[in-house]
Amino acid sequence: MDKKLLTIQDISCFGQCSLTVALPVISACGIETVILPSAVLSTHTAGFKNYTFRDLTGDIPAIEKSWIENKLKFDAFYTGYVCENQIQPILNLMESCAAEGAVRIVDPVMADNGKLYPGFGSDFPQKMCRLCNGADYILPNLTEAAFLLGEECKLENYDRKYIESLVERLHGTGAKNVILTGVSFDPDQLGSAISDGKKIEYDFNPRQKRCSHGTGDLFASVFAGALLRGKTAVQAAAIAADVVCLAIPATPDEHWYGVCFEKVIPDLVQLLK
Ligand code: PXL
Repeated sequence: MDKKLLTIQDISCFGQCSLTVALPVISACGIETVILPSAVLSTHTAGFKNYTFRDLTGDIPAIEKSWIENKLKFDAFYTGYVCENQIQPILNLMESCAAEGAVRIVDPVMADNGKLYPGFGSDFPQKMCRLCNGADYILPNLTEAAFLLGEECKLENYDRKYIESLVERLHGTGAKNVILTGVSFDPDQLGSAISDGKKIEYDFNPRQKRCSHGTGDLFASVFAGALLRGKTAVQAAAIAADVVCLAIPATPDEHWYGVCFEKVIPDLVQLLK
């Protein structure tokens, strides 16, 4: 039977992030993608003003009940941007709707560039730790990694020892595999550290000329799709980084709010062959 993945994250109606990236990208990987919107926003929260925000936490128990009654089970769960009070309902759902051996992929979306996203309280990282506990894969960026560990983040002037200590301590959250993104030991290279708890491997690409919103969601979505297509974590992270590195230059400068991932879907399909 073909695999089904359930992804839980917000719908930012405009802005090319979260579900509007995950659904097309994971589908393009050939994986049936089921969605559970954590919230509906008019736009994402990074750079737009007066965005609307409807928190859908209250809908989760009834959706879970409906899925249980219809005997729906998922082979994988991939969580992204979720709301403050959703951790326990999501943990319940991942328990009750799991097919045998279901994989949990947690992107602890909450912060970047040293700052929590608007709307998250300072205790949110601690709550997010509960989602990481028992996850098969977590994909924090450097800021999220430090916040999960209750530390100030270091975004530059760090060495391998710092990165490897972060990764080791992130396993302490209860995550089996850690994919730490935004790692750089050379100004011209950017990549990730991939650890299964025994060994850390690195994957680097040439640093792109600019940063773009939504690249974390694109990376995590490709990673999830590639993993379900049978790639190893190291292969999936490398494919995800390649797709991001193709999408950034395909995005015009005035398209500041997201990356034009649709232009590189044919490349993604090719990379999965
Ligand atoms: O891309 C991460 C993300 C997801 N969802 C919402 C966001 C952001 C980043 O700002 O605002 C609503």
